[in-house]
Amino acid sequence: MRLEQTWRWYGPNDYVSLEDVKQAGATGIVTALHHIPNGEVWTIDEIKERKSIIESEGLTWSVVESVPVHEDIKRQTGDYKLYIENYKQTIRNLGACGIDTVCYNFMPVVDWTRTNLDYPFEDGSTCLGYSKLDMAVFELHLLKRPGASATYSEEEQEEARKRFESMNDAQRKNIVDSIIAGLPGAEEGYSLDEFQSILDTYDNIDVKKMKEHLFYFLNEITPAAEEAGVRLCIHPDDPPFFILGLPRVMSTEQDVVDLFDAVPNVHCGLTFCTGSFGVRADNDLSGMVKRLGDRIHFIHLRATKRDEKGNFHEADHLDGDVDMYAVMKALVEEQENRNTDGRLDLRMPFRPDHGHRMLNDLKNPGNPGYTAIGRLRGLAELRGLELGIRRSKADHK
Ligand code: DNO
Repeated sequence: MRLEQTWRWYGPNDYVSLEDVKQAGATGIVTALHHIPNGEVWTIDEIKERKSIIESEGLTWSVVESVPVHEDIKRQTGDYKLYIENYKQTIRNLGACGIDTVCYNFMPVVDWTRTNLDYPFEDGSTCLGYSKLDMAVFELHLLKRPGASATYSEEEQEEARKRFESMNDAQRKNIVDSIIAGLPGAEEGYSLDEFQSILDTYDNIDVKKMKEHLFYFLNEITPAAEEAGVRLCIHPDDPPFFILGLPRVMSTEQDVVDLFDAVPNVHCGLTFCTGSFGVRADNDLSGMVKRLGDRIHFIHLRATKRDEKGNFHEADHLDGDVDMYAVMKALVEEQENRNTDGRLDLRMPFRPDHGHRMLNDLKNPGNPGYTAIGRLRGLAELRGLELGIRRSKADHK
């Protein structure tokens, strides 16, 4: 038995091709129909077309990442009931095509967020970084978000002012682009003005209300997922703390427990992302796998390195603050438990999440975080780690 090795592919326009994925040694593809606008139904024809492209290379469509959740559903405004019906239909259509795992997130306005897409790593490669100071520059001086200053100390505000004044236009634009326009997979793109007006639409939604909206949505769609044989798996907030004054509902183990209590059906599960949860020192990652493992349907493996000020960057996969050995061991044991319990969902798909821009990828624009060689290195390291754990367990039996 092995965990299923998968690879995120952005579709036919991705500069990393399906042939490349095969050479990296992954067998499962993680993808989405990014061209379909948020809220619309994914038709069986569209799903089948994408599936056959993947299968013609001898690969399988392992996980959908993501079926995006319309902002109206998160706010319970406008046409949210229609969008929920559409979401159910998409799930039924995916199930009918034999695709059984669907990832999504419930982060308001922005999907994952970084302030620097070219953070210089010590070995000459680059990675993605998040700087609290740059976020302060963005909020206080570029976006000018009302209320932002209340979230920074006097010293931080002063530091941000100095940094803003020392920056040229290109550096300022770079911060804006990194935060609101730079990352793949975030389906919406905004101008600075649009961005503030959409932030404003969350003014009256606090964490409690946002959780109610999430649970309402899941109580609606989980029965449809169960009937269709589809496992839903929410992706945590990335980063796992409050940003931009928005409510965040999936940052800690307690958030997951609240969700699992509110929607006890196993078809409503988790995407366990070590890179997202791992930014918080109070998230005990291997313990989370032990306690929540039976509802983990999809896994993102990546490490981050944080400092005490609230900054972090993406480290090598086996480095940084994540104890990847302990996490992998817990995942292997979860798979053994499923086998003992006679469960059929033994695949436990994981993907090397993000990678550094290194070697030839430094010459390639490509998708930030989704480079060919950086991820290939990550996958190779993770696969070796898994093999070592399995062999040494067998030797010590
Ligand atoms: C970042 C990703 C996120 C994630 C979505 C899930 O690399 O992990 O974009 O896919 O948040 O819906």
